[in-house]
Amino acid sequence: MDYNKYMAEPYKIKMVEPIAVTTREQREAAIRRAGWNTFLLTTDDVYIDLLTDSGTNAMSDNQWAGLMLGDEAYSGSRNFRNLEATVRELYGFKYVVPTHQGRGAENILSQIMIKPGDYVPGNMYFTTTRAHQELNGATFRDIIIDEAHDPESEHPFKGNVDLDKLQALIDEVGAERIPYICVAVTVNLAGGQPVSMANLKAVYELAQKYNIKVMMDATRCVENACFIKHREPGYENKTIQEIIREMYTYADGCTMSGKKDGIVNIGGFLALNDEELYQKATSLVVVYEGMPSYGGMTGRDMEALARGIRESMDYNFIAHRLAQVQYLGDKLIEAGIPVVKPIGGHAVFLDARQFYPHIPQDEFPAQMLAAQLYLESGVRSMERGIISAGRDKSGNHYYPKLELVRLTIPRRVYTYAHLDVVAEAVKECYKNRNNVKGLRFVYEPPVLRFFTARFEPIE
Ligand code: PLI
Repeated sequence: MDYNKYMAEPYKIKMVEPIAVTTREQREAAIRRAGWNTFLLTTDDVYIDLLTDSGTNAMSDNQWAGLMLGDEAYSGSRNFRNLEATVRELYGFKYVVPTHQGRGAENILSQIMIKPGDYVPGNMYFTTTRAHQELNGATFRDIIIDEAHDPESEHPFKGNVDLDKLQALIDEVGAERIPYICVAVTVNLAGGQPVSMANLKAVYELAQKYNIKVMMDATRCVENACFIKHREPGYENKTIQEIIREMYTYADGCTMSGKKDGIVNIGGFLALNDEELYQKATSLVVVYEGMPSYGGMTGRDMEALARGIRESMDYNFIAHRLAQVQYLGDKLIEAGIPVVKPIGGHAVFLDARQFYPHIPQDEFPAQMLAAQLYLESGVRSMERGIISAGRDKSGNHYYPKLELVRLTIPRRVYTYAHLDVVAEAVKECYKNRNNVKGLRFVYEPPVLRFFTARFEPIE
């Protein structure tokens, strides 16, 4: 059945949703209304929406059927029991605390584990994850390998933790000030890059030596498992489920945004092995999310998530997803467009520094590139650079090495033909790159500024 270089869709289309086809004039008005921030565009302005793969997935008929079995009891919903049993069986953790989405789990984990003055090492930051760590008084330390900060490096596991950096932090601040190590699988802001099984094992062994817990960010764990199957010797004949189970033997718990590899539109959870931590988490979930048997989700949401997690273990599902992302990446590489290499799991990342070398980082080249791509084609993407990185405690911008625009592919939503349009639009922007100038803030919110900031072009 393997006729194509890029695997064809392992599903057929049963329902369609029309999308907006706009003129350049309409898009010019729309981007001005949105303050040059693609987050502030509305669906009616957007043709192909590659803002995010979060909550934008197409559910299967089996998941939609599950919605009809929603048990909306305030307590003790049978859909929660199904979700809990599914996570126990497929991920292998003992306890499951449902939350409305990933950051709900991050909030609870950060509150139960962090004391002011602590350090939380992680393989590159993620916006909401670090925000919760800092709100609870911790300092984040990046312990990812150096290759992750180099868009040209072809390292097959660019998400790996640098064990020397981890050891150096332990030596510097002491293990008692490190409540846990946060290991993301895959690493979103590095370009959707995976962590190898050997590295996960080594991190866990080092952590255990010092009695430090390892908490994984499981958000895109199925992509990570598929990369391990494709790239790590010894795993080529293992199933995705076997790989996932082994990955989680190297963790004490995880936070999960079901909106990504759970293939749903809303939902998440915190999973733990330690009973005492679980008790603490349940006492907080009732404050922030809801009863420990729904945590901000409806019964039907939990049913869809349980079914989505099971579907995500299907090799055809995940292999096709990675093939779609690779297809778009290969088209851009062939055209000489600067992108992060190797192509990651959920998105193709344009390197805005190389795209617009004449725009300084504090005039927001990636933010401008996302706006230009929208103006060109109606394709919506997302800045993942200096705006996403925010400011440090003294109010200075963080200056991340990576200044990127993310073309994020939702699961089971677009076809290869849509991706052809995206590739052509990026090529057109590249042709016109020399005429483009930067942006400045007209409104900057204090936390997670990228979501709602507004800009104007520098003339
Ligand atoms: O959006 P949430 O609250 O369900 O999940 C937060 C979150 C945690 N970890 C990682 C690696 C994420 O990518 C993530 C959310 N990501 C979004 C919204 C994205 O567009 O990438």
